[in-house]
Order: sequence, then structure tokens, then C-alpha cells
Amino acid sequence: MTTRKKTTEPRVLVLLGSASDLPVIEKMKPLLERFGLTYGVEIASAHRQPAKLHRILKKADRGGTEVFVAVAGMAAHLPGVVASLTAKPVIGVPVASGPLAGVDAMLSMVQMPPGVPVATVAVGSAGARNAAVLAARILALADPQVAAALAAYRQEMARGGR
Ligand code: RP5
Repeated sequence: MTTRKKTTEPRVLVLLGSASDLPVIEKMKPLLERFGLTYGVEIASAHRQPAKLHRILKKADRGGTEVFVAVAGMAAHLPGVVASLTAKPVIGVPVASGPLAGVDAMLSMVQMPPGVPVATVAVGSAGARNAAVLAARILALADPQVAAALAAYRQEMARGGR
């Protein structure tokens, strides 16, 4: 059994640019729960609520959150801003909320300036499951319980599960 430092914040924090991005959470939830990961959900737009975003981010970062997932559409700067404020891994989920169907958000996330990476997994809520799996893969490196849950998930996929 691993003994982890006591933290006051969830291991994974999912930040959304808007309440309209909430469907993404529904896709991630079952997997985060399956992998035994505590998670939080916060809505804070990088453009419209920068002070709120900074507040949430700093509290989570100091309180022990280990992986951030940032979900946003259109000119989706949220993951990049989060990655500039923390040294922890940041996973980006671009959503198709504007007339450019998510390509705008994907391009905003995928080509970050050198030194500030965002791991962009898939466009849209269907692909958001992969954000949960990637978060689990990162945390499994130092957590045998998460590693075991991931191994079981992979075995299930090998038997044809999804
Ligand atoms: C982005 O603009 C949000 O992440 C959302 O995907 C999109 C539209 O936002 P709302 O107009 O629905 O608040 O900032």
C-alpha cells in the first residue's frame, strides 16, 4: 500500500471555461471513479474570469492537486493559462462550441510555446474519456492502486470492452 501525503484538494481538478462545457464531465466521471481518483470540477473562464481562475488554481496547486484537466471551446486559452500557473501536468480537452466545430479550440491548445506543454487528448466530449485515462496513467506511475485499476481496465478493453 502507498502512503500519500495528506492533501486538502482533489487529485484531479477539471476546470471548465463555461457551464456549457459540462457534458465533458459526464464522460470523464465514470472513469475517474473507476480509477479511484478524487476529482473536483470548477468553472472559470480564462478570458472572462481571470481572477477567479487564478484563485482556484493557486488553492488547488498548493493543496496538492496533482493533475489539471482544462476544458474549453473557441479561442481556448484556459489550458495554456493553467499550464503557465502550475508546474503540474495539464491535459487539454478542446470542445466544439463555436462555428469552427472545435478546430479553433484544438489549435489554441495543441501548439503551446516551448516550455509550457498542454497534453491535448481529443476534440469534444466523446474523446474526453481519454483525459481521465491519461490522468490515471500519470498518477499510476507513483500509485500502485491506480496502476492496478488501469491494468484491469486495459484487460477489459482487450476482451472487447470500451
Ligand atoms: C469558451 O467559449 C467556453 O469554454 C465555451 O466552450 C465557449 C462558449 O462559452 P459560453 O458562451 O457557452 O459561456 O470560453
